[in-house]
Amino acid sequence: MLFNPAIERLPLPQLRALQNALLKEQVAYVYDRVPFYKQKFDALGVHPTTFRGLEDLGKLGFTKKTDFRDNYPFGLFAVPENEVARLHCSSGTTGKATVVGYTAGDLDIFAEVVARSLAAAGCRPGMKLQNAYGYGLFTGGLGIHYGAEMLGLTVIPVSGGSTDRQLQLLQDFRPEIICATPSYAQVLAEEIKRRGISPEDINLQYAVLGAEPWTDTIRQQVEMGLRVKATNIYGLSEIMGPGVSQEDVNERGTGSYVWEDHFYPEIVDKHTGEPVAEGELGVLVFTTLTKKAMPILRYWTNDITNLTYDYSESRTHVKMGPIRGRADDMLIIRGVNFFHTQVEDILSSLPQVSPYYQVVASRRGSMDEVEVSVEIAEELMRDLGLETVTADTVQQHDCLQALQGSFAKKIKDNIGLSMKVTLLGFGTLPRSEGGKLNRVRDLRSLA
Ligand code: ADP
Ligand code: K
Repeated sequence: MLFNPAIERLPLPQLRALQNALLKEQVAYVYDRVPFYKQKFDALGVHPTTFRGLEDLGKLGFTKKTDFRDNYPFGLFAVPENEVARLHCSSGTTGKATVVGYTAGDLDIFAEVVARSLAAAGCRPGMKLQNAYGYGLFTGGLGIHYGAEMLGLTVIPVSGGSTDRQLQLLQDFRPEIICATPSYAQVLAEEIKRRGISPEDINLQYAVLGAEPWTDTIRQQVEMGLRVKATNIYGLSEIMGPGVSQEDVNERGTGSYVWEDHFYPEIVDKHTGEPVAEGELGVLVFTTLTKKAMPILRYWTNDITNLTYDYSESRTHVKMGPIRGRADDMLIIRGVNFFHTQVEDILSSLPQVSPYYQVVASRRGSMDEVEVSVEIAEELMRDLGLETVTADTVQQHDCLQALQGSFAKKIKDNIGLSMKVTLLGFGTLPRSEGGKLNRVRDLRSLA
């Protein structure tokens, strides 16, 4: 289902014309109202009267996370404070939180893009949605909430965590949809199995997962464990919140539609800031085309992905691939760059391990080392009669040694790096407590 077919299928030439007109307006709007942008544009020789639209987008420079901090709290706002209907903060995964503001009109657009996203995810008016995204300053909870209401869903605003209550409500209220971080959806899937809750007691059909990078490894676990079709929702506070892009439930694995009439995406080279060829990986950059309280031009998200068009599919808007990771959490080991999502990707080809893992980079002498810890699958633990797993356990079982070796080989073949693989007992690695889960530790700066 398309929530707004006229826009979601707008022919590309018309979409471009719309974006072009909106961009020119947005440039003039910020030039008049936000000193930060006026100074920046003056320095860059950009003026609204001569700015030609999309073809001149590259002349605007970038807005970075530090610009939010330097203008904390309200320096980037384009409206008087009494016109701001809501404030949010980014969850502060990296460094100090940033403040974002919305007019009432901005909130309507926020709700509409989330409504479009949920419709693309398979949700239909009349269904119930259990919202396990965190409520509060984080944009996730309320962002999903109002979009779900706009689509005509019944919202169950549980927020993140409280796994007992989540499971109780899944059984009592029988929602068709769950929204959560992928790492928390893993926990719900695992707990349903562990507690022996029968699939018939749960009525879920769709899971809408986002706020952190995830791969098909997690999709498989969640789809099987919760008996759902799981799609990706992407967003960030600086641009809006969740609902900047969304995967269509019938096109899973082919990328997430970016709602381009509001958020104009670019992919640029991490070092030069120059646009890359279509389909190439680089840093995702967004320009808000319609935001009034806090318009942001060319925001350097630090997220690494690519953009592709597939002209035969259901919508005209561009698709972004899964986020491989953030530019600043890419590990550079002995000259090789990699993201933890590449390790996660490999796990789905090894049924003898669980989808839980951790990557630790450290330095011994002048050598960088990476250790990947992964849990042995519950079934294999049971088959081998194991309660716990130590290095000795692995030595005593040929099959575990072979598993360790084949995992290390897959890593070497796919990523091009030798890593130390450690097998752990099922259930020993940290699980999400309701929000995002950090799977990488870089100890090298401490050495
Ligand atoms: P913070 O930057 O503090 O985490 P936000 O809550 O605004 O604050 O999070 C936005 C970031 O979350 C994005 O820039 C991206 O790194 C990550 N993110 C959000 N949705 C997804 C997703 N579907 N896949 C991968 N990463 C995501
Ligand atoms: K997030």
